Amino acid sequence: MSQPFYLTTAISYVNAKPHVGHAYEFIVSDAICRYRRMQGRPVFFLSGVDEHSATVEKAAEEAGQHPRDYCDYMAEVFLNLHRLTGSSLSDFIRTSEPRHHDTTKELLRRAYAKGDIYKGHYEGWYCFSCEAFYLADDLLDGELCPVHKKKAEWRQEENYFFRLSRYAEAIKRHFEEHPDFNVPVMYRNEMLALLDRGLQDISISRSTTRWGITLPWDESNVSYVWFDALSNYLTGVGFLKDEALFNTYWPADVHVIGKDINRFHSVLWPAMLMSCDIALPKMVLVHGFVYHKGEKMSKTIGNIVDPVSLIEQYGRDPLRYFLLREIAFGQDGNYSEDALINRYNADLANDLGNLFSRVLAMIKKYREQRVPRTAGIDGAFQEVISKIRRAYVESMEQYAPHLALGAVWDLVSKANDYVQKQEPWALAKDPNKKDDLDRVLLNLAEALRAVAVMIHPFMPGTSEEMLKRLGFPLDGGFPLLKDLEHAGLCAGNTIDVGASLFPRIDKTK
Ligand code: ME8
Repeated sequence: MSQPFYLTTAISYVNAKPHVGHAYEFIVSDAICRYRRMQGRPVFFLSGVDEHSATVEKAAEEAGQHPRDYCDYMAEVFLNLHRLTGSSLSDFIRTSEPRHHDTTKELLRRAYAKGDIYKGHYEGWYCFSCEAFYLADDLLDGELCPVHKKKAEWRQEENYFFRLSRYAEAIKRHFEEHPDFNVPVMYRNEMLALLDRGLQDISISRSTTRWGITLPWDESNVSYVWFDALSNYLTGVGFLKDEALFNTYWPADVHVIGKDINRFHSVLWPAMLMSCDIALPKMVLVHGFVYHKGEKMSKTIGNIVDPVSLIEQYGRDPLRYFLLREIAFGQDGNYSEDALINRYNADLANDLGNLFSRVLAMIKKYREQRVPRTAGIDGAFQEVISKIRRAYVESMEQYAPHLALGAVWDLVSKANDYVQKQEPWALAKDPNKKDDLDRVLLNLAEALRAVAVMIHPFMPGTSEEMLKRLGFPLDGGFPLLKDLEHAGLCAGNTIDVGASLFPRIDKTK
């Protein structure tokens, strides 16, 4: 059997509605999972919500609701965004679920038994929005949090601590022995620098709130966010509950996260797992931030981009395409409506949409809607398709979806050139060129099949529609990459021209 693949997203805080950054993380993660399914691998794709934070408690209070009711509502809001963005989720976890309480308590119990949790007193700079302490060195001038640029507060606490400091050397060794543990490399380097400075123990409980998971040995304290959040990745694949599922998918292949929470995933999480004698995940894959016209999105500026309205206006696949193509994975990127419309019109409506309509219209007009099967394949053009497929696979293996899409659009543009050069309309006029026309049309149909399969991770709906019109109904399943190794599968298929895939957007309206 093919090797199982397990990918997680960060679990979202439910203290505010999702923004386009959340949508980006869901979409990138879904694209990777779909690609793995196209390789024939069994995939488990987990996402969920992080409900026990102090910010969530505050948001519930502001909404005049009990945290549970507030979270019920917000969990649905996030799940709905997954539906709208097209996430092919295997499960959606809420940290308030009993199955997750059991995981967190078990981890706390194990770490406590190891002597890695102790009661202590702590003072330090604390950012309320990060729910984390910072060293004075990490703060920006004026004691500002480096992420939120808000003033950090000096806090004193009496609660339980996790001996993170004990694991600094072991984690460093793990980084050295596993160069792919934390990628891209710039984020890995940040973590190595942090490890070099040494680690401080961290507070893992609160006595000031009741909204959370109580410590097994001291009911007056509840577990503090990161301990109970990170452990969701275990709960999601049946930790303590379903041994077969757990053994199939753990350790996770990839944790997809944004750059602001790398240290929790690449430093704290491995330490927790080491303390609990659980295998470490294989990779923490870090993406950059999506900005709005170069600015960080924030409630105060009022520039938060709502992904739901973008999908309603421009459609799911165009938004997926835009984010995956526009943002070089790992780097920060920008959203603007103008850039989205430009990409839509140029890449989707013009390059891909026109090619598809044109080729299908010619097959309809010249060959009674059937892809010719007689004249054989054009070796040189097939080699172009194979070469692009290899570049695509290489980019996807390196988690560079923007480059994979670049490769596919290279094929789209080569196919457009091929139409111009071969002039099928001229061949159609000459009865002696019947075989040539057959060959050209078959080749173009094959190029479109390759494009349709390769865009599946990025634009699943468009991929399915294109394949259906080319005579390969998927019926909700996944296309397989290995089918691209066989040339000529389109031959003899009845095609369906259908409506334009991407009607042009008129910017003036
Ligand atoms: O951090 N662009 O939740 P969260 C791209 N609950 N990604 C962004 C972003 C932006 N502008 N803003 C945030 C949490 N993200 C914790 C995670 S995991 C055990 C606990 C990313 O709702 C962010 O980096 O604040 C994170 O990966 C995800 O969105 C959820 O952020």
